[in-house]
Amino acid sequence: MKVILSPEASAALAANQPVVALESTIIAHGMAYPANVETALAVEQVVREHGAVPATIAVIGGKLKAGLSRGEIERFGREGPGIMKVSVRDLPFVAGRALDGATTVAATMRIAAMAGIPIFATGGMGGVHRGAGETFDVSADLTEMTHSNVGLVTAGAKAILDLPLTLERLETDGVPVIGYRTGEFPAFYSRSSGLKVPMRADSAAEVADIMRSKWELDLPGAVIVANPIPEEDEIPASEIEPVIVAALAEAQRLGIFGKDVTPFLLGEIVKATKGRSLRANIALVKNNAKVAAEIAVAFARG
Ligand code: PSU
Ligand code: MN
Repeated sequence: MKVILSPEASAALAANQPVVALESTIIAHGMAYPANVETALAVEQVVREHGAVPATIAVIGGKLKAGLSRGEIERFGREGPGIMKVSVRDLPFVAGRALDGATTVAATMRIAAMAGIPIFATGGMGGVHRGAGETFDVSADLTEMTHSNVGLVTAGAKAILDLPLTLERLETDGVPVIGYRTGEFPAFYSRSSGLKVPMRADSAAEVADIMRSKWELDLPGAVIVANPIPEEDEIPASEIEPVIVAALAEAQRLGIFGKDVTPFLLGEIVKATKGRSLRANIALVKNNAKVAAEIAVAFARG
């Protein structure tokens, strides 16, 4: 199946100009309307300001699309959870039934790779959930990291997860995790997790070189660029941790499971912090878009 590119993304790729892929689950399930639409459009603007073409990815009427129109982004934001959250396992369903789907990191990576877009910015990737030993809840984002050749810029992994186990799993799977101007694995809302990253890069050009080398070595899969939230926007771990613990308890009490867990937890945390976590989330996505555009520019330069 072919990916339908926007004319702008298609022209850029044909001319070896930088393009940055963006996901759509964060629009439909990660934030509420209208902050979701405002953020999605602002993130596209950040990509442009840093010299790359944005391509927000989703499934529309069963077609894989890279480069949504303003109208499509607006509709995904308005319909929100009414649009199906689509990971890789759900792609055959929405494609086969000609439905719309908001793509997760996993599904977006797959479609970006199919379209030949090597850089992708998200907020925070999925990972191994706390209590995964009991629930087996491990995001399909991790499985996809062994398959799709994409550089993923992420603010570490979401603090609702088990970060040490997430790093263990990535080590097992052979996925490079590069600290971007940091020696620590960032914890989404906070810059610091106390966990070391296995490698570090201090410029976009260094990251681009590592990505190129990985694929020249015939090592398929993603390169993770762990980019901490800007200092002025972070919520210290000591402040956010009790909020996360309360949200996890509430999820358990209500019997939330499967793909509903992550959107539920993010929503609970926004309520409990009276919007502070939403502001942090918006700031870190924009910061990731900026770094992704810089990497895309360096990567296209060759
Ligand atoms: N980053 C954000 N907000 C989000 C997500 C990422 O700042 O909502 C989404 C991504 O689409 C990611 C998904 O793939 O959360 C993880 O869901 P799960 O844990 O069900 O795999
Ligand atoms: Mn899950």
